[in-house]
Amino acid sequence: MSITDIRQAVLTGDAEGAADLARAELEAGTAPAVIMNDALISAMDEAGARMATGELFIPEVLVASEAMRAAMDVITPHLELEATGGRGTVVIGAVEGDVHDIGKSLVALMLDGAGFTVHDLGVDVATPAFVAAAKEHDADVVAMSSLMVTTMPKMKVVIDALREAGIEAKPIVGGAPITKAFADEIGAAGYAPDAGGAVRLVRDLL
Ligand code: B1M
Repeated sequence: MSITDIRQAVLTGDAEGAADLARAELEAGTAPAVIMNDALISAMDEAGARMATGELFIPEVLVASEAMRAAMDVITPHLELEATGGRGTVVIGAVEGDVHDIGKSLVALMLDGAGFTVHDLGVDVATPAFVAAAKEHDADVVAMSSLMVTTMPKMKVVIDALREAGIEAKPIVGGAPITKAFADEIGAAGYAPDAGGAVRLVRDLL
């Protein structure tokens, strides 16, 4: 039993094995953040690299994602969430055209754990849905996730639509291809590279 075994179980799409191994690793005293970063996120990075070279195909990456989810479900209750005593409402979703769910869900979960009220709109969220949810929930922050260079331009579309609708919620952005420079360029109120950073960002903005 080791981090390497969990990583391998995720990569091969063995959901039950990944969850069992993650549970055993936790019981052995390994910090949940170490399992998350060194086994789960590292496995998805490897899956992405193999996907790019054509060594893994979409169905295989999909089952790997499901195995990651299964292990994540075991780990997340044990993650030491930053108790920021956060107050405020966050609407979050992956922008239109983007179905990558795992990172966005992790951000939502950490924000929730930090005390914010979180409305997770899911993936492939159309711009009007962000606007409607921000209005309905009187959101303080609208957090957008994009994992692809083809969907990241949608973030600016959402920011413009929020402004046009007179919504004052602060738009923030994140996801693998997003940079601080891009966030500044599109007029976002902030950028976070990871879930912990998103919690700190929201806390600082409110
Ligand atoms: Co996709 N995919 N995928 N994929 N996929 C990537 C993103 C890619 C980099 C793989 C590659 O080619 N190397 C590539 C994008 C290239 C690019 O544009 N840069 C890619 C592609 C091309 C595609 C398809 C087009 C493939 C195809 O069909 N030919 C297709 C598109 C689907 C679509 O969205 N329309 C596709 C499909 C899929 C699957 C469905 C098979 C599956 C998703 C399953 C699911 O989510 N339920 C999938 C996966 C799993 C990946 C990789 C392998 C892993 C993503 C992941 O879950 N990472 C990914 C390669 C990679 O990222 N290394 C890849 C783990 C997760 C914890 O990290 O999501 O980065 P991440 O989230 C982090 C931070 O980014 C940040 O915090 C999170 C936690 O630390 N963060 C935020 C994220 N959102 C935030 C929001 C914030 C703040 C921080 O708000 C403020």
